[in-house]
Amino acid sequence: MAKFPFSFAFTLLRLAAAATNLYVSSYDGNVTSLSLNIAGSDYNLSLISRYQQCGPSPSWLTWDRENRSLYCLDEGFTTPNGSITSYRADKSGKLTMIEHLNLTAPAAVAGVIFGNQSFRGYAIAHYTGQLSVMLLGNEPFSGPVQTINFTVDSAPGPNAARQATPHPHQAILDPTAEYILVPDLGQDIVRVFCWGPDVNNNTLIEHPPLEVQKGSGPRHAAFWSSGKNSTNSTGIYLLVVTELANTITSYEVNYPLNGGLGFSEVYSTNTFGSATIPNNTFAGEIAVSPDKRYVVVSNRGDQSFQIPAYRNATGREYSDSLATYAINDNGTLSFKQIWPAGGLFPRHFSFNKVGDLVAVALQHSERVVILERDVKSGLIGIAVADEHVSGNATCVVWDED
Ligand SMILES: *[C@@H]1O[C@H](CO)[C@@H](O)[C@H](O)[C@H]1NC(C)=O
Ligand SMILES: *[C@@H]1O[C@H](CO)[C@@H](O)[C@H](O)[C@H]1NC(C)=O
Ligand SMILES: *[C@@H]1O[C@H](CO)[C@@H](O)[C@H](O)[C@H]1NC(C)=O
Ligand SMILES: *[C@@H]1O[C@H](CO)[C@@H](O)[C@H](O)[C@H]1NC(C)=O
Ligand SMILES: *[C@@H]1O[C@H](CO)[C@@H](O)[C@H](O)[C@H]1NC(C)=O
Ligand SMILES: *[C@@H]1O[C@H](CO)[C@@H](O)[C@H](O)[C@H]1NC(C)=O
Ligand SMILES: *[C@@H]1O[C@H](CO)[C@@H](O)[C@H](O)[C@H]1NC(C)=O
Ligand SMILES: *[C@@H]1O[C@H](CO)[C@@H](O)[C@H](O)[C@H]1NC(C)=O
Ligand SMILES: *[C@@H]1O[C@H](CO)[C@@H](O)[C@H](O)[C@H]1NC(C)=O
Ligand SMILES: *[C@@H]1O[C@H](CO)[C@@H](O)[C@H](O)[C@H]1NC(C)=O
Ligand SMILES: *[C@@H]1O[C@H](CO)[C@@H](O)[C@H](O)[C@H]1NC(C)=O
Ligand SMILES: CC(=O)N[C@H]1CO[C@H](CO)[C@@H](O)[C@@H]1O
Repeated sequence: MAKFPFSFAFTLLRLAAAATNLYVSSYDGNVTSLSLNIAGSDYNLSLISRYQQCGPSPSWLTWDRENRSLYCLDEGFTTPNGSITSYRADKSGKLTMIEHLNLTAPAAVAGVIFGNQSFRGYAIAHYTGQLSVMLLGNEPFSGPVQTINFTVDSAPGPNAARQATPHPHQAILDPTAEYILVPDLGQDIVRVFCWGPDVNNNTLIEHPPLEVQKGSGPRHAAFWSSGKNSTNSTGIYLLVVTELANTITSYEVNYPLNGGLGFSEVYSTNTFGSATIPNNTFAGEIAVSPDKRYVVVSNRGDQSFQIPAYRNATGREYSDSLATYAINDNGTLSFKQIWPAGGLFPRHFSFNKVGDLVAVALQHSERVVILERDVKSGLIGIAVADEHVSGNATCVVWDED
């Protein structure tokens, strides 16, 4: 490969990154499309358009890069049901709605695409206690093709207000793409489902769950492996963030020959790097960096920082936080940094492809902030761009080439 002078390579990188869009859902009924223009060290985040088709309470977005499709889930606060909306995005970030469908179950809060070429599903976690599956790829939606109603199957957690019944909060895919895991905040378990193209006619089957600490309220989770054993199901870990106890716990995952998953806890810490957890704090999102060397969690409600007030306002404002940990080869974590999230209630955040930017959806600040991040050290830095997003921002995803 030819060697380019450093500055030329840098310019190529920046030009390649020039056409970047972000999609943001918010609880006022909008999906907002933003354009991030990068010229050298100047970042400019600007509004492309707002779209109102995703029901009254958009809660979650899944970006399907391959098909340039965006799936939006609606929690349906003011309606009897939740809903799903699909959009196609053009290169400039303009969305065209393809379909809107009412779901039979309410309170859709997160979803994940799974399957293969012949069966492509979207598994949806409903906070009210269901998992439903949509069939993708042959719109109009013919679904849900499966709905599982959870019953109280272990003693409810000690937090009466939040744990009287099951509360699935997310659905994630494991690295073998055959298991879907669903943290259940109400039952203090992470539910385990398997899927196989030739097994059980594409229907998800539930296996025994991972039981986490009582009362901790698991909200989200992320798989991690060092990548050194990518063709083997060893060296795989599950990192679970709990909303009620504000902990992050690492479990080694094993794949018994007779199916299901086994878990053994290897490490646990709180989401403040072992410092005292402030009152009224609810850990939110967890994500592993693209280079798999770090994990970041968001803290909501801690107001650990004061930052310069937004845009032209004078004075300072409170900010909640993001905590960064290095992931060691044995699945333990080493605390690296706690840093301002750029506003209040970082419900969701996501890394860009390279991992040198983090987009944060700040639910109570009605704002999306882009923070710079040093890929090597994993340290998050200053806000390089921000944009007011009407309503309570719930989720932000990147659309990059
Ligand atoms: C969407 O955003 C616009 C502009 O801020 C706002 O006027 C509107 O009320 C929001 N919600 C819906 C459903 O349009
Ligand atoms: C930001 O981008 C928008 C849309 O491309 C453009 O209209 C505006 O002038 C840019 N602002 C700055 C400060 O560069
Ligand atoms: C979808 O649900 C909304 C809110 O409950 C309702 O107004 C609408 O009529 C439903 N649409 C269909 C096609 O059933
Ligand atoms: C799930 O519960 C709803 C109402 O609570 C019911 O209508 C539906 O039939 C149930 N589905 C299954 C698969 O049990
Ligand atoms: C598998 O599912 C398809 C589509 O729902 C159905 O037509 C078929 O009868 C099912 N086959 C079995 C063996 O259950
Ligand atoms: C995976 O690891 C196990 C345990 O070390 C080993 O027995 C097996 O051969 C490995 N499989 C592959 C495909 O490398
Ligand atoms: C990779 O797999 C080998 C053999 O199964 C195991 O000894 C080693 O600890 C694994 N490495 C990691 C990083 O998990
Ligand atoms: C947290 O709440 C406890 C119990 O209400 C109270 O005693 C304590 O002072 C509070 N701590 C802070 C830092 O506000
Ligand atoms: C900030 O102030 C400048 C100059 O007065 C003005 O052009 C700009 O619109 C203001 N921006 C915001 C977000 O209010
Ligand atoms: C895991 O790795 C870290 C970093 O290398 C080390 O400090 C720690 O002692 C190890 N823990 C266990 C249980 O092996
Ligand atoms: C929306 O944000 C406001 C503060 O800006 C907050 O008081 C309110 O609780 C939030 N609502 C939801 C549903 O997040
Ligand atoms: C939802 C959707 O359009 N899915 C398609 C995405 O692209 C793959 C590969 O081209 C198709 O197989 C899917 O049907």
